[in-house]
Amino acid sequence: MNKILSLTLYFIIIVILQSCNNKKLTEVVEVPLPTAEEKLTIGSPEDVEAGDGPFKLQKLGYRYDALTPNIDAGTMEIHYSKHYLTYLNSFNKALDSTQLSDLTIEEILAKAETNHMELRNNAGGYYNHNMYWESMIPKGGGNPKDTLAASIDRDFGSFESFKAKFKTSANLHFGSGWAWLITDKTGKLQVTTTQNQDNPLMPKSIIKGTPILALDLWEHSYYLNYQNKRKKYIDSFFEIINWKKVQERYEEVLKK
Ligand code: MN3
Repeated sequence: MNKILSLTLYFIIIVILQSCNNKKLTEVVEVPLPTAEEKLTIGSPEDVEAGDGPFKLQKLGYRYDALTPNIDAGTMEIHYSKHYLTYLNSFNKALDSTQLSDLTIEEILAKAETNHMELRNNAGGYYNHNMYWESMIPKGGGNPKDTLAASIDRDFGSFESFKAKFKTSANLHFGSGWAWLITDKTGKLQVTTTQNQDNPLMPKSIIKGTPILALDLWEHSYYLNYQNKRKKYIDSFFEIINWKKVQERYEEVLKK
């Protein structure tokens, strides 16, 4: 009889323990889901830190959400704090095995040969993104002014035809790469695109010249917001172009 009693007690204890356990499990599952506000929490570009090396992180100059709705905050955060940071750190690392550390980024790009792809891709990734961040500004867009406006009219016929040419060129570009407005060696403005992280400063570029406006055509620069609609992203870019900065770059090129 005692044996039956202890067995019964044993089962009762097991059942109580089990039910406590179930309750605990239930409680874990019932933790409230994060609110929409919590889900949208994004970091600050000021918190991004690069590793040691001769080339430094370029400040973004605006918050990750500053270009919405044209470019969403999530895309900007991943692009700047992950993709760009990786290009910069890998570029500095790739420089270790070269004698190029004392050169400017433009001088390094002019020497970027296809036999050192790690250096070429990451030096390009660093330079191209630096120009891309500065090619955009909150409440940008509109029309270029002064000498740049006059030269666009001279070389493309009008701002509208330049815009159409740049958009067509970007839309026709197959796969990852960049769309550019450049000044060629005769001083003429031209539109071109490059593959991967190449740019028009590199030897063997189809159209060589000094870039003054850069548009990233890699999927990571638009896919979260636009998915496969790259054309919409390209159209939208024209609403946030920092023409003042492009004009400054153009004037720098004219001085040379
Ligand atoms: Mn990119």
